[in-house]
Amino acid sequence: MRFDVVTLFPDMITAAASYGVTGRAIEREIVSLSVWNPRDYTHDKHKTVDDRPYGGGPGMVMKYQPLHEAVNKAKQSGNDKAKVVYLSPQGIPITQALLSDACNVSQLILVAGRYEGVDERFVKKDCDEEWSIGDYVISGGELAALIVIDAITRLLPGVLGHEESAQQDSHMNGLLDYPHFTRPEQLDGGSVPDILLGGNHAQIGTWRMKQALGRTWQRRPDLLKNKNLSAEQNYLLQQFKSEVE
Ligand code: 9D3
Repeated sequence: MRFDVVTLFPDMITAAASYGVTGRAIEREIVSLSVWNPRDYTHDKHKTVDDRPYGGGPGMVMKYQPLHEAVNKAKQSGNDKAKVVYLSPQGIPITQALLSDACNVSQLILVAGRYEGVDERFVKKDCDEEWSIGDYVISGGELAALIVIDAITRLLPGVLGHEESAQQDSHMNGLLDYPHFTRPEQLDGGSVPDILLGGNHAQIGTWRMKQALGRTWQRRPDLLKNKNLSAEQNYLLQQFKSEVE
């Protein structure tokens, strides 16, 4: 899969993506990452990428032409099946399901805005979709593009090891994770639950399922609404509830 990011801060993208899972996927050529700076596609001597908003008001707006040419260069560098996504607070909120779907695209061109945003004609004419990372304000689209690249890369075949891949489609999917512990056994912050020290893997599995259900119920009840729990899961959750009350 190929990622192209249109951004005024290309180093932000290449630097962050060079670490960890994404860095390894790039090294191993499971994904490729290219960056395109709209400033390189200006034609005036001041390399102007922004201008004042029609109608007045605060802030600046990214001009159409440099964005248009940068996206076209990104398109020319791939096949002709690119999907162009503009990252903005007005976009549809990304979910794991939306990102799973995006795995099947051979080239994803992500456009990161700065200032108040981009000329709306660029969104309408040059972009296929508009995505948001959630209901909070960040300063530009770069961190959003990095989140999308990271989340999609993890889903591609061969990127994660066997252990991590198995965890990804575990039976606890759609629930929050259970609590984790490692050495030492005793800390000022408390001790490790006895069940985890006993080595009975059936009991450990049941305990973890109960914790995952309980925490999801406490912290993210919205996630349980869209989930069909098994008879055993319902029993474990009732048990959890009776123990907190
Ligand atoms: C304070 C400026 N806001 C006026 C109401 C508008 C605004 C413009 C540009 C708010 C944020 C941004 C920059 N944000 C992004 O580029 C962005 C973003 C976000 O802020 N939240 C959630 N997802 C995304 S994706 C890109």
